[in-house]
Formats: sequence, C-alpha cells, structure tokens
Amino acid sequence: MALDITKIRNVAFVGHGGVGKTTLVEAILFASGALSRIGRVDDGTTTTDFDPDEIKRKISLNTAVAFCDYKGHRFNLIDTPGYGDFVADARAGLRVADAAILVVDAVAGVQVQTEKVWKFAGEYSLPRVIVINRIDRERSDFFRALESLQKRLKGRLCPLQVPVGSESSVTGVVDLIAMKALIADSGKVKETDIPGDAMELAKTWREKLVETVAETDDELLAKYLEEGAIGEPEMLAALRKAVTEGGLVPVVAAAPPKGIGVHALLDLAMKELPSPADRGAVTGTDAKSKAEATREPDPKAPMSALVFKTVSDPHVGKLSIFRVYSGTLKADTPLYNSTRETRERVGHAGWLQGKTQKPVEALGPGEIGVVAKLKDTLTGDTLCDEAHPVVLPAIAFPEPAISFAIQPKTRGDEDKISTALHRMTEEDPTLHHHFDPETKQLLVSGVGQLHVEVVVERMKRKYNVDVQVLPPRIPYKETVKGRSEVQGKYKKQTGGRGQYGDTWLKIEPLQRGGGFEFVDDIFGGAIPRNFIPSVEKGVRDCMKRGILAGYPVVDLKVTLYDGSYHDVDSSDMAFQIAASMGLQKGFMEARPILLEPIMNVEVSAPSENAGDVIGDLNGRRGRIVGMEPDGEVVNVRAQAPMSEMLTYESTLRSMTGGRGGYSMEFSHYEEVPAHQAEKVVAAAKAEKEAEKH
Ligand SMILES: Nc1nc2c(ncn2[C@@H]2O[C@H](COP(=O)(O)OP(=O)(O)OP(=O)(O)O)[C@@H](O)[C@H]2O)c(=O)[nH]1
Ligand SMILES: [Mg+2]
Repeated sequence: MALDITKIRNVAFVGHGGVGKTTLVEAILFASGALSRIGRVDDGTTTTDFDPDEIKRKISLNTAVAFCDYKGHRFNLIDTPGYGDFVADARAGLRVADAAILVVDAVAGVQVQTEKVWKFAGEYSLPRVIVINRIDRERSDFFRALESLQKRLKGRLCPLQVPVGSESSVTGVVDLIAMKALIADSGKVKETDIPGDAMELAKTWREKLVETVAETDDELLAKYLEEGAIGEPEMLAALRKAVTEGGLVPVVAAAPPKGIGVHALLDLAMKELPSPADRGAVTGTDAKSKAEATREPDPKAPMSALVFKTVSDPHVGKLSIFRVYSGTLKADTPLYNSTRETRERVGHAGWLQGKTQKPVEALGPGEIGVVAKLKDTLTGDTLCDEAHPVVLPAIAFPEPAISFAIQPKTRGDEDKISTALHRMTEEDPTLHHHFDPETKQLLVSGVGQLHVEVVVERMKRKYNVDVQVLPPRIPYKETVKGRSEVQGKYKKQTGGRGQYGDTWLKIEPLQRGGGFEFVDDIFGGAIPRNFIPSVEKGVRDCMKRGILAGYPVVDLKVTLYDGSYHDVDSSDMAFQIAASMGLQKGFMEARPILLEPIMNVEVSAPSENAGDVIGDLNGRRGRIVGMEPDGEVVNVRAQAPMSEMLTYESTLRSMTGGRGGYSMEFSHYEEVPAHQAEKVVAAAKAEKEAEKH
C-alpha cells in the first residue's frame, strides 16, 4: 500500500563540509528506531556514507538516501556532501526535497558552502530549518553562530530553541514553544522544567520568538500589540504557515552523538515542514505539445518521477534513484523516459536505506525510491506514463572547472579506460571526458581536484584500471580583436581532375560568449549554392582545431561575400580547404588573442591569515571582489585565472596550517595578457614540434 502522502517528509541535509550532516542523519535513524546501533563517520559505519571512497576519506562524496518512520510519519532523509567539488549532488538532493535542513557548525558559523547551498534552497523555494550543530565542541557558541547566520544569510531567522549549558557541559535544549527543557540522558530524552540558570535566557528568546512570529501576520501582530501575548494554537499555526512559505526560518541546536536536539528536530520537521501534498502540483512540459503541463501529487494522476542520482557498479549494474511527483510507479511495469524518448522497463523497485534496498510493489507521489538496470536513463531524466508524457525541469549541474590528462599505466588498457569513463560519466553529470585529437590526450574534466582524484581511485577500484594523471591543460580559447578581409583559394592541377575552390571571407569579432556566426552574403552565384555549406564546414573545422595555439576559436563572425568556382574541378572538399586556408590567414591578420577561463574563488581562512591569502591571490593575477570578516574566520571572494589556481590547494593548506578552505567555479573567459599569451603559444608550438619527432 502506498504511503499516506500527508505523512511524508522529504528533507535534504545540506551545509559546508564536515559540519555533521551524515552524523545527524545517522542519529535520526537511530532515534526513530530504524537502526538498532548507531554508526560513526570516523569508523566508516554510517548508513549514508557507505561508499568505500567515503569510508576511506571520512567525508561524503555522494548524495545518499535513508528513511525512517517516526510517530506515524515517513521521513526520507537525503544526506548530501558538503565538500565544494560535490555540490552538484547537494543541488540534486535539494531539487527533489520538500524542505532543506541547513546544518552549520557552532564554532565556525557560516562557511563558503553554507551560503551556496542556502542560495540553491532558495532557488527551489524550499522551506528551510537551520541546525546549529556540534554545540558540544570546545569554543562553540550558539549565539555567535546565530549572529553570523543573521548577518550573512537573507531571511528572517528565529531560534526555536536555546542550548542548556555550553561546550562539553551542554546537556540539552530548551524548547521555546513548550517552554520545557529536553535533556539527553543516556540515550534517551527527558522532558523537564527549564533549569534555573537557563531560565533567563529562555524567557528572553521566547519573547523574541513570539514577536517574530507575530510579525509574519498582520492580524496576529495587531493582537499581540494589543494584548501583549498570543495563544499557543494561533502561534503554531502562524509559525507553520511562515515556515512553509519561507517567511521564517527556524533555528535549532544539536549535538547528535550525544542525542541532543535529535528528537526535537524530528518533531519540528513533522509539525512545521510541508508534506508533498502541501507542496502541491509540479509544472513540467508536455512532451507532445511542448505546452506547460502540471502534475498533481495524486496517486491516480499520470505517473511522473525525476531521477536525481545514478549509481553504477560493475557488479550490481546501474541504480536509478528517483522521486515520484505524481501517480504511482509500480514494479515490473514498462514506463517511458520522456527526456530521452525511450521506453524502459522497471524490474524491482524499492526504498533505500543507504546502500540497502527494501523492495516495494509501488511508490506513490512524494516517495523516494530506486530501480535497477534502466537502459538509457541518466540523472536528471523524467520517467513517466507513456500515454501522458511530461518532462519535468532538469537539474542544473555546474560546468567542469578543471581538466587532467590521463593515460593508462599499462599499455593496452585504453579500452578499459574508455568503458570505465563511459560508465562513470553516466553516474556523474559533472564529470566530462573527451579525446583531444590535437594533443592525442584523453582529458577528464571535473569540478575540482578532489573530484578528479576520487574518479581516478574509483576507476582503479571498480574497473581495475590504473591510470597516470598528468597536469591539467587549461581550456584556452582563441578569438580576434580586429577585422580582416581575405581570400582563401585552393587550386591544384594534377594529371586528371583538379581541385578548385575560391572564397573571400570577412572576419570579425563577436562579443564574449557570442559563439560563432556564419553569414552567407553571396549574390549572383559567385559560388554555387551547394558549396556554401562546404565553406561553412571548412571554417567550423578549422575553428575547432584552432589557429594560434591549437585551442578552439570562439566569438567569431565569418561572412562569405565573394569567390569563384570551376565547372569541373570544384568540389565539396576543395571549398572546405579553401575556406580553412582563408580563415587561417584572415584570423592571423585580425589581431588574434587567447582567452582564458577566469574562476570565482571563495576562500575561508583564519583571520590572522587574511593578509597572506590576499597577497597570494594578487600574485596569482587575482582580483579581490569582497572580504567579509566573520569572527575568527575571514571569507575572501576573488576572481583569478584558472591557470594560476592549479596549485592553490597545497598553497592554501600550508598558508593556513590546514584550516583554510576554498571553492572555485568557472565564471567567464577573459583575454590573456600579451606576455602570458606568448608563453602559451610558444608552449603549444614546442608541444607540436615534440610530437613530430
Ligand atoms: N563534537 C562533535 N562532533 C561531531 C558532531 N557531529 C559530528 N561530529 C564529527 O564531525 C565530523 C564530521 O561529521 P560528518 O557527519 O561526516 O559531517 P558531514 O557534514 O556529513 O561531512 P561531509 O558529508 O563530508 O560534508 C566527524 O568526525 C563527526 O564525528 C557533534 O555534534 N559534536
Ligand atoms: Mg556527510
């Protein structure tokens, strides 16, 4: 039987790396009785960090799903990775959740990834709850962390709890609604009166809570100002409404390994966070008419589901993890992948408890589940009823920011590498790979260095291929700043039939990001119609190969405005060659330049290192865009060329004694300064020479 939709809570746990998301999810599973023993990240025994690479590194690398039943409610817990390189998985997790639980560390407060995932949650209009976590740590301070949140995140944040005690002597939390203390006591939670020394604090914050809730509703506010108080039921109703609509973000405290704040968080999520029914219909595109189409969260509506994670394993095969939005997905039935327009057959379907599948017959709206061995389905695809095909909005994934060349350690392993990469890109939409015919290198591109390292390790473990990783090649691009008009002519007279193609091309720059524009301006048949596409093809091929230093040409407008032909000798190939010769010449005459990728860099480092961090970024041709001191930590935002940032990880580590962190993503392309460009061109030439020998 399908679950009662009003009793489902789909929550994604998001936040900066290492703040305790996986530990919190584990504690929730334990508190609800879904687990009889609690696992630990440090022992590699948690439910949601089950991948051997996660166990080895003690960090989450994948979004994983677990579920528990608590007070008649089904919780689907989506545990996302916090490390910047794997932010795509956090995004995917948020995409299918009905609410976000933002976890922040009680010592560090807001960190680089905190703001990022907060923004994502906002983009999906998700109600949010903030957990100030690890309140048992030395130097932790709930109120300082709260202040940092209020300063840095947009939204009306309001504590629903305050801690009882602090640092290692913290024993529980005060529930500011019930005005009771929830004290953790050897694995259980006891509800008690508020201890005397916490009373003052509790009263102050209770007042702020009532005020803040009242402010979300004009009628309530009027009543509050008149009577000086509001009743419990009215307050709860207003709170739930404000949380669901995003007008208020509750803040709570936790130290999950000590059992502090865990039950309280579950109760809060149960009462204040929306069910899939509350979230209402989803809007997609009708696959036939391309018109907007909505799907109600009704078990009898046409089925639609979104795949948000794919896991492939050489032994188990491919697993597709999805959320049902409408209708009912049944095991052992055919269904339709409307994104790829192919039929798929579902065998077993199940719920997920980390890596373990619990078979079920059917999954209704709002449920999260898994199916195995879909042929063509990838992350982001919509699965639906073929008679009512709909495509749900896809998931936006970051572009790869860093590339490495890889080559097999054992000769003859090329095929194995290509199979492995093919499978791995299927499961990871942020991993790209392609063979560069110019350099004859196999390039693997990912979000960051750790991402690519993990990919290489996985290749070895899962597919048994050992590869060598070579320094990344910067994806420079070429373009022009000036204009030129040139003739590209190819004429060859040998024995029999000759070759003849003649083109006149005008070459101009387009604005940054303009791509390529080809204009056919031939009048009076100077070049016959059927050869115009040949000219365009010649130009495009040449642009792909690059002219100045072998990098692809972009932001270019090429106008074909004249030419001539020969009745017998002109051919498709002759015009392609002529155009390519013309472009090569014209390009060099139009003030060619190199473009380089500029990255958005966000660094968080201990305040005392701020000067070093900024000085170092300046030395890397970086521009500082912003700097926010935040207690003991300073957050620096900068833009810097990718080529200068390749060694940043180790520099930052040694500058900050391992306490700094950074994230980086592609921003845009900019012209490479002339002296720098000369070096790149020279290196490209040398490489080409070396290949000849
Ligand atoms: N003192 C203390 N340590 C905690 C608490 N919660 C988690 N930890 C520790 O913090 C470390 C990181 O915890 P994780 O649960 O892996 O954090 P995470 O947010 O899932 O990390 P990523 O998934 O890598 O982003 C582990 O060593 C945990 O044992 C807490 O409440 N108090
Ligand atoms: Mg984790």
